[in-house]
Amino acid sequence: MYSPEVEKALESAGAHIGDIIRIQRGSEVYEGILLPRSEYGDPSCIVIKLSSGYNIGVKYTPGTVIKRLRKAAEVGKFPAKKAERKPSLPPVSLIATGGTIGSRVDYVTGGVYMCVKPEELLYLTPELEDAVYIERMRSPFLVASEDLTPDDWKEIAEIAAKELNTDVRGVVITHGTDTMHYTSAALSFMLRNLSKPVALVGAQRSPDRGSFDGAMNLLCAAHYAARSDIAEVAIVMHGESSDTYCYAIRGTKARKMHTSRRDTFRPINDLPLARVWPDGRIEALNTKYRKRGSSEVYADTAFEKRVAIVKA
Ligand code: DAS
Repeated sequence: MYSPEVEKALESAGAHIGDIIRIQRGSEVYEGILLPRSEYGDPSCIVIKLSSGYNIGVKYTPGTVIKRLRKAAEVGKFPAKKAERKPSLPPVSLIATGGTIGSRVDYVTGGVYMCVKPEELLYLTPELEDAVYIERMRSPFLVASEDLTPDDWKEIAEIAAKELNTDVRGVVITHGTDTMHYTSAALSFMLRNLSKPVALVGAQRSPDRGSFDGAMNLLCAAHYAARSDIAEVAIVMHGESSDTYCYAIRGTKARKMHTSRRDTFRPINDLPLARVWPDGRIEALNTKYRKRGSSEVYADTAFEKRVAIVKA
């Protein structure tokens, strides 16, 4: 909320967040998208996004004139890409749980939102449409992974087991990176009789950045789920900092090593299961792995939360 004077001036101009406005203060004129006040911002400074992309605050003083130029609706909405059925492509299920990979910048307000519709992921990675057919998209919740609890692991495991017992080739789970290795370990134990690949995938950089890694990660995760013969839970993320290939790392052996590097996940005391290329090639790097089969998967979600670690 802005100060009462600013709110009143905006109201009489009919200006709402997201509208394009003009602010005239004496000889100074500023035009841009009206943004909400930032939490610690001066309430008498009106924040606008200039066409250059920069946000500025313009101090509201007596005599400042505000004019609404265009309504937010005319500025445009983030489109959601619908999955088209391509019977020739292998079917996979996608479970969206949140994290940077499922977030998007709203170019109207400049805010970052978790995708409310998993189809929006397709908009971020259009190549996916030519790689696999997304048979179903499920989204039990959309949260940053630091907020996940063991109850969420159970819910993901139950949904994944159901999906794996349909005719899909595998399951892709989009997830925040901070605790992805905990979820991958939990799912590795919870998904019993696993007979198909399960890929956990995220992004270190957000989709509005040129260095967004989520598109290639998602593509490789989809290839792992659809085309590999490895029936294991794996984290599929950049293998090196360039957009070359991803590693599929066994769910119980992965660790996040860095806060921002694109190749943050590394296997610990293990080789990666495979190198997955964005064009669909999969090179097995580890000779020991569980092979694809036909057994019925079930979720064993018994979990004891009352555990203490005693460090000596
Ligand atoms: N906070 C992080 C999380 O959700 C962001 C990310 O890496 O996706 O784990």
